Amino acid sequence: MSSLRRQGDFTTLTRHVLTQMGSFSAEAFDISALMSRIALAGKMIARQLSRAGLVADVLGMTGTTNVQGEEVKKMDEFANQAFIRAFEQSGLVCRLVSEEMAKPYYLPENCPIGRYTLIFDPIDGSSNIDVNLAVGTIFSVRQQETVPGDDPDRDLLQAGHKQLIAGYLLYGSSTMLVYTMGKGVHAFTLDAGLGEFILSHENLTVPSKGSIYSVNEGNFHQWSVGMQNYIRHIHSQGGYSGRYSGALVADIHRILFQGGVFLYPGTQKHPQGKLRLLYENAPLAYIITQAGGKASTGKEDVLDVVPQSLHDRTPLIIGSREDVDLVLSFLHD
Ligand code: AHM
Ligand code: MG
Repeated sequence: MSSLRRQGDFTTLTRHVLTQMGSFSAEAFDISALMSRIALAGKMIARQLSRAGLVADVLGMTGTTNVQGEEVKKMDEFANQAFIRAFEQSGLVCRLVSEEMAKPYYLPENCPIGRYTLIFDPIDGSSNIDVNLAVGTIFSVRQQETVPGDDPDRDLLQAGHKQLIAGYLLYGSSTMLVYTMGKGVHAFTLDAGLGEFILSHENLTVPSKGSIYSVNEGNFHQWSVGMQNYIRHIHSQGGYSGRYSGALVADIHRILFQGGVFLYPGTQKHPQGKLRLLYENAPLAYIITQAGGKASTGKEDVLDVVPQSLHDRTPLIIGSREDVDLVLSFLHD
């Protein structure tokens, strides 16, 4: 379980990142600056969300569709722009990849020195915005690499093990930022008065088993027999509670703290499910794996999957180790 911080023990995000990096090298300062830009975009988004219903351009649609063919909400667009603005002229990130942009977005002024790529889902669970429920942002940082061939973005098509940092922001009853850089999972809570993310939970671990299952059961008849049998098993066992908010970040945050399993299986129509690998499944898999949990597509570890394209999808089974293994035992039967 987590260790809750003492009151008055103010470790800021930037200080924590520098401590995690274990040095005061140029790289450590770059990573710390990069995280502080992510936090800045998160604060811009949190502030805008808190004014929903009071100012224009928070609720509703833009009237356009994104690369996934989904209708773009005004907040999807705002949040995407918030990240672009946060990284312009930063010298940190040369390229941004987002759910809302078909192709990588280059910030040419940063490219001579910017060694990193930011991959993100600006607003996860955006259908929750219009009804004032929790939403999130998911992010992942990778080193920019040069790979042979004509396509300069081919280095992005590598497994989730290549992530340097992964995390999410949760805009709930408070705003939280949770991240890992391969040395445990740490959570920060936004102190709105200070305008700073302050360390609230260090070295989070997922319970090895939980009693929450989180899945859209409306799709039950489109799942494989194995998946249906797992859910029948859960129903017949008793002792489980279903919790599904419509925002992946919120549902996985609950599981990180309390244990259990989140599922977005493939369906007959969409065998790869709904969720995207690079900016949803892989970052969350890195977080949950670092916290001692497990993330699988049903066939392989999520972090082992090599995407064929930027917006690839995979099924997702993620959470407490024993719960994920139980699901897999039904799928493999
Ligand atoms: P989004 O990033 O376009 O909001 O889509 C991802 C969201 C997840 O947060 C959530 O778990 C899922 O879509 C809900 O989908 P469904 O309505 O099919 O259950
Ligand atoms: Mg999403």
